[in-house]
Amino acid sequence: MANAVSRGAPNIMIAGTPGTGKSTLGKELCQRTGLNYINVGEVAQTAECMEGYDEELQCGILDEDRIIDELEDVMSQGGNVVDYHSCEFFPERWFDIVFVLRTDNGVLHSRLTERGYNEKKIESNISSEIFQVILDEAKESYAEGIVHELPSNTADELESNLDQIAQWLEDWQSRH
Ligand code: DAT
Repeated sequence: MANAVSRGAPNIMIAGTPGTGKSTLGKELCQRTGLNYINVGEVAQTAECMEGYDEELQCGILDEDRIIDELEDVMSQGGNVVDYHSCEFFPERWFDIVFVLRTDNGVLHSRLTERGYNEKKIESNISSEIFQVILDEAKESYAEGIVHELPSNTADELESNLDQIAQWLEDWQSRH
């Protein structure tokens, strides 16, 4: 089974409450580094890895076993940036580093309103962010030192996050 030692490039997880900026960061990171961007929600739609629809939250329910099977080959090759709100159900061996984006309530509220989410969905996501659900799940699921929190409120923070991850990537490449 491939692991961090045998992969030619690392796999990076970008998690966070919807609206925290995962796809903005993930796509730009891939543009700059040549890594492969994987939006798990989009893959799940096209590969039919959904197992229903949550009417209350108005979002699809992911079939976790199927999406893992779907992504296994590409993940074992390395060099991927994976964008999904949660990450606790992915195999721990897939990731060399996990970033969890964090956004202040007011900023997140505006972004989700702009996205057209209903009030219930906005409230659910804001409270998830307040209780740092995704961060705690990530910390419980991955080795200490692998999980890093990144602020994601402003354009400056986006730039700084991109620089930080690019630097980590360079260090990883020089070590392997
Ligand atoms: P996600 O993929 O986590 O749902 P997104 O990348 O679609 O989030 O971003 C949601 C919105 O916020 C989008 O309009 C872009 C904006 N945004 C993302 N990161 C930002 C940042 N660091 N500073 C300012 N705006 C940001």
